[in-house]
Amino acid sequence: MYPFFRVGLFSALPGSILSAAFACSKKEIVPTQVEGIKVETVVTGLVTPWDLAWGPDGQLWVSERGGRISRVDPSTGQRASVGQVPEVEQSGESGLLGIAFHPDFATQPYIYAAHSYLESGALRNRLVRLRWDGQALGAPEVLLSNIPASGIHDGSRLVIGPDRFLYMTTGDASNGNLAQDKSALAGKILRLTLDGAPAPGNPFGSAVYSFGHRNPQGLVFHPTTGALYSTEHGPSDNDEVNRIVAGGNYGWPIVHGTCDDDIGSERPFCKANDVVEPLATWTPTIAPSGADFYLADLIPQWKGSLLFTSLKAAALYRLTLSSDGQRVTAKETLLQGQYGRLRDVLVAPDGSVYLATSNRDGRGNPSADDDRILRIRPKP
Ligand SMILES: [Ca+2]
Ligand SMILES: [Ca+2]
Ligand SMILES: [Ca+2]
Repeated sequence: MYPFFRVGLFSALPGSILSAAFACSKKEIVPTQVEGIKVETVVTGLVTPWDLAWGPDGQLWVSERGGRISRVDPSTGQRASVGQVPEVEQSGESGLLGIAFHPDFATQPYIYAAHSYLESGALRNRLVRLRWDGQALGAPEVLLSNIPASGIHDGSRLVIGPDRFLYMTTGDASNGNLAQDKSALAGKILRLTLDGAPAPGNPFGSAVYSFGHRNPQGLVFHPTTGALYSTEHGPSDNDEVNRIVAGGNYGWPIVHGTCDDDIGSERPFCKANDVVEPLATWTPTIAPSGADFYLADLIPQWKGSLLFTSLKAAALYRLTLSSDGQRVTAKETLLQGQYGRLRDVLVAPDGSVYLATSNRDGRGNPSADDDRILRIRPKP
């Protein structure tokens, strides 16, 4: 979603290093036909991939919850491990979660990563960055630590904004009250400098950008308007898609979904706290996760859509937004039940769409090939 630039770093590598790095897991790419689009399996044998990120090197990078980061050659599906983030504590839904590239990767070759760890025996989350030397990732530098964590509700999606700040979602760490506590880092969307400090101009003079979130696992800027959108897991009702504004209170745990009093009295709190309502809700819940905008021409019928994956509903959702980006005007559910739980979606620069399954996360029914990275292209 950002201007795609190739750096000389990778093409300058000797061929022998590249072929050694890519010698593992040569897989045949097997297409299947569905709904006017073709879905291919690009990578198999992953264990709970969490974040797909398109690298400035033209490679597909993927984090797995156990701590491994890999590069995948999208033309062959060959995967090379480039690092294991140390001190990753994987417990329940926690572990190595979001990754993002420094916006000046050619001169500042850092990858950011959010992961769970143990501090004095207690589970916490932190943000680190690791330097890429062209072959492997170096030791992590801790940028922000001691974020409340739990076996559930750990947020941790990372994106770089058009303002060159790093945005990070955090879950409520199974303590809903933290989401309304502006002094806590849980249940928030944080806005940080590229060194992990609170971004200047933040609404409360802290790292907090918005609050009242339960477990946002998707975060994406619209590539042309610059508006920020998130997906958020509700409890047993009201999963949400939100448009994120600075200082916004998104209601959790008092308000579920819209201010419609569906779970009891919500309206007085909404009025007193200027709660920002979601653009769309899902009851029963679908467990929404990674999100991306589709602005490419390759699949014309998707142009302008907000795509996001769901775990529980095992589908890819496609939303059409109004021209002002404030409303959802159409919803489409794709690939439902065909590939199991889906954790992340990524639109590649060529307009193909990559998906990561999450069938080995303890809640799925994995096939022998799971977990997989899939690629969607138009049916020829
Ligand atoms: Ca991603
Ligand atoms: Ca909300
Ligand atoms: Ca409600």
